[in-house]
Amino acid sequence: MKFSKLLLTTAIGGVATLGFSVGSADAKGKLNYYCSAQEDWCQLMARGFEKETGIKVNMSRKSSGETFAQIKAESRNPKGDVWWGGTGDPHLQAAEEGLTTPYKSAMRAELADWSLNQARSAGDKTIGIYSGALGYGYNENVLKKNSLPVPACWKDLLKPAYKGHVQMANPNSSGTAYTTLATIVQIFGEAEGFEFMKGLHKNINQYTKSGSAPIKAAARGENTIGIVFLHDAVKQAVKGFPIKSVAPCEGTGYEIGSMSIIKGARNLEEAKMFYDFALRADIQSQAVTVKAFQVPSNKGAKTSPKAPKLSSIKLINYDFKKYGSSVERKRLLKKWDDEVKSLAK
Ligand code: S7P
Repeated sequence: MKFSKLLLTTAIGGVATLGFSVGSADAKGKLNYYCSAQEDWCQLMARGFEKETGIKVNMSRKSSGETFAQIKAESRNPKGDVWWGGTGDPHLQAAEEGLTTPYKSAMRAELADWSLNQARSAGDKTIGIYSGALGYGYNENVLKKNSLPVPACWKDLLKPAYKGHVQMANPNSSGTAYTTLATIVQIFGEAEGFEFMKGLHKNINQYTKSGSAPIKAAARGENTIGIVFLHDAVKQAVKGFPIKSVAPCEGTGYEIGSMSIIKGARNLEEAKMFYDFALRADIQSQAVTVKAFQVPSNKGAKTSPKAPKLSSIKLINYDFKKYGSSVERKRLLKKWDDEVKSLAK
């Protein structure tokens, strides 16, 4: 079905959040949309799709790991139709566990290879929508006030001087934090990587639920260093907060933010329409209006000059197949719970 044919004249108001019903009678012309990017970008996508198609969007925003867990819990009675955004690893795990369904969009011709590789490795059950590098950001005023050195490497974060000054999310709920755990294991090897995570634990003031929360807290002056995607640190700097970004000297991992259609989606046609919509260059170009500085997957989409330049960052060859596999993600998360989270500080 062509998009233009689907333009309806209905004027739709705001975006409904949560608490939606999925009864068959009222499911027509609706989309149950699970979003794992930042709230403002999730809303922009939902509102844009509603405006263009007249289809009512019911949105639920949760972090990547939380959304994965929700889709799994609902798998016998799916409530969501499409899952947009969030790190690629849990999308790959969802594909492997049969929680999502294949779709080959006509928009694929316009996409970068890394986006299509993500699709190929999952039997077309997911696709890359953006990419971004991991790192950390710090509040330079808080750093100075506490007479702390400027960090440049992952290993710098283990210095006793930073005790109580570092924040990251919990990798069970957060895709950002799972990317951090998988990155550290890939850079240092598993044994040394877990020693690193234990050392880091001593300096952590809080494990948050959401991946971007640590840099938002730093922006407010309530935290010093936040381990986050660099684009999330840049967003706070562009908003005017005294946040500096660090691409760690040892190298760093990255994400392929992804999108998947949920298996058993009750609004499958609407989900496919949203999928095609989300891959368009004009739609991906709108990300900068909400200061989302990821690299878009559509080769024709615009990127901001403020976006972190992936070509100037030392990126590791992140093994998405391994770290997005069900066995490995479950194993690493359990090991982190057992050996790191449970440690006294
Ligand atoms: O939109 C910003 C962003 O960092 O959020 C996603 C993230 O996975 C959602 O937060 P969690 O870490 O809490 O899961 C990233 O995909 C995205 O780049």
